[in-house]
Amino acid sequence: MTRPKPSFQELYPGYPEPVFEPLVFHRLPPQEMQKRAEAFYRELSARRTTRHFSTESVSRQLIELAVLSAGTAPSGAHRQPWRFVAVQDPELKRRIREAAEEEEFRTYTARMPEEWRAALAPLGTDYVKEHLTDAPWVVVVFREKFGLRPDGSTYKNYYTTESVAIAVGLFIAAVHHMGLTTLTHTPNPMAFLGELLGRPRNEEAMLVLPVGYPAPGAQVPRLQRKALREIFQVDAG
Ligand code: IYR
Repeated sequence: MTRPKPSFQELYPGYPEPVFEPLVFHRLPPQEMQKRAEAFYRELSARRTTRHFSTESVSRQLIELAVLSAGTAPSGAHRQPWRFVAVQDPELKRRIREAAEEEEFRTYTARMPEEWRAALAPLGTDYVKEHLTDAPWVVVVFREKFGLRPDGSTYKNYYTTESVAIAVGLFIAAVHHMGLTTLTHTPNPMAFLGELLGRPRNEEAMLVLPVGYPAPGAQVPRLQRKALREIFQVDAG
């Protein structure tokens, strides 16, 4: 059964009417749509995750543009529950690397179950994290688990993990599009990042994204992406 649409006041009694404005949308000719869809896919399919970064510098302006692109993501109740902390200070990067490697050493040598080790073997990752000091920028993404008002009171946020993950996807695409590379690094556990970077108690680090140029001779594992038929179904199959 489909129900009749309720009036705003019926569903939100006492709340102010939301303000709407016309959607700005540029319709494209079908040929142009096909061309752009193919070009975008071609560009994204050329993206690879490398762990080998050049120390060559990258302007702050480019990092800011990647963060602005990430910040266009949709989010639960439009709370925009993401914070991007971009670290370029070599001493701070060194401290992050040291703490990450300390945790990662224990993860790789003691905490990791055999099944996890088996899953990582084809990637050959280990607990030495050169990218954290080689890359000119290390962007740490925080998730605002809940909101915090200046008076210390809190409010709920919604779908924060999904929202931040979508923003990070856009960040990765933006970095690739501007001709740089990034890596999704997940030091485990990563509570040390909030402490090192002075973040408030309502934020939790979710991901570390070194950004820069690939090192000369950078390598990537030989991987295959799933075919369309493996990731796509139309209707009930
Ligand atoms: N957090 C570790 C281990 C690691 C886990 C997965 I799942 C990866 O795809 C890659 C690495 C690290 O960042 O090295």
